[in-house]
Amino acid sequence: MRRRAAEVLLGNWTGASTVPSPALYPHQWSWDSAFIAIGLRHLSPERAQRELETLLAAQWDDGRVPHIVFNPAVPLGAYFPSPDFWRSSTAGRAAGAPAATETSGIVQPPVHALAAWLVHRSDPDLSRRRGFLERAWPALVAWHDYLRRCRDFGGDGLAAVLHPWEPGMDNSPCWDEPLDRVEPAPAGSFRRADLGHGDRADRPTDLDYGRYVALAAHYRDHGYRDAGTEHAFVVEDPGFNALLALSENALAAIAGELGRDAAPHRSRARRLTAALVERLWDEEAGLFLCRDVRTGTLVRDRSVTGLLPLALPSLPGPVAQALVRTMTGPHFGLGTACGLVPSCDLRGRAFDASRYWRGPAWFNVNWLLERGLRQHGETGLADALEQAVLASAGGSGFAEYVDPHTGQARGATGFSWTAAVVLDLLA
Ligand code: 2M8
Repeated sequence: MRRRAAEVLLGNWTGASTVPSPALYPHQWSWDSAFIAIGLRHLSPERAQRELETLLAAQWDDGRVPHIVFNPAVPLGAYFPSPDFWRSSTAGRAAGAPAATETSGIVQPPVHALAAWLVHRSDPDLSRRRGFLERAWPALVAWHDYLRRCRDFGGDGLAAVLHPWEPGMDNSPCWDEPLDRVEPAPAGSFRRADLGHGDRADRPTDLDYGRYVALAAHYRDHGYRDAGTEHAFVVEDPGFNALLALSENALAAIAGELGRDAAPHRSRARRLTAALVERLWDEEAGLFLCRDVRTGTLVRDRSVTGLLPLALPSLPGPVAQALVRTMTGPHFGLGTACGLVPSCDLRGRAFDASRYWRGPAWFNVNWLLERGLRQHGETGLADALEQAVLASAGGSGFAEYVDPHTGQARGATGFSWTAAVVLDLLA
């Protein structure tokens, strides 16, 4: 299993970073690279450092880490939206987009400080010799500062996302309501490249894509400015914010290693955790919900994003216990209906066992939940989830995602973060 996972991950390496999947996603993706580095550190700590360094080298002057760093050697038609859609080096100039590297203009969940800390720990001598953390530090701090400074649209200390691609769970049912007010781009105005590599039934719909395109084009046409322009989609996502809190804790650990002040980062992690509980916890649903900032209301759909705060060590005990009950109860079925936690409510109005983030189980989120379970003393459940992740990843050819009932592969196979989390669990 280790050998097969290593083959996948090393096969997807392009010389300076790793593609999520050579055909479907032939560039570098932000949160993929963080999970990839966490796995790659067990094969080559130096490559794992370079994976993160390549991503951070494309950071914008305003601190944002773009969700895609484009490989100029890949033909434009291989992935949509391509660099000629995002036009970062021109449209993003005011926000400080790099001049020589093309990127997207939106972001993804901030898992990078956590990844940097774990990569460091896999070979501290090498890391110190290469000055890895010392060099990554300003970029990681600026990244978190960007989210705090520019994305607190709700004014409550949580970072908001401006596009369904930003939380990484593209077509989650939680976005249906806030997306309703977005006028989709006309069907003929763009050409999807994903359908050439994936089954239509496993992917978002054309209507979803029309809205993704309209939102991204609006952001681009306003210079990727956060303030001073109207955003149709503004959502506080619990998973995104839990990962930010987790990464603030990692920054505190990195500060300790570098002889810097860890206290501000610890207190930010505490404040984020408190804001999550205060603003997004829903006692009745038994998990965290997303908030539509434009209307101020909580979105009632249950998604795995609402379980991710379990990864936070300082989550209040009763909240952690309720999350475990929800995860193992009828809505997510862990250990009964499902071996892995599905991406959304098995009983929800929108559940679809095949369609992307509307039901299938994903390996990166299950890796986070396994850590969360272990952290909160649920060793038996964590062990079982770990075994299920390994069996399902191996049995599906390291699939991008799987049917949560049958474990059947969906989306691409030979998927990088699936191989990466396997390597980490086997270590
Ligand atoms: C998926 O998203 C991209 C857009 O960013 C796409 O569908 O084209 C998501 O699963 C996202 O979470 C992931 O980072 C990306 C690459 O694996 O693919």
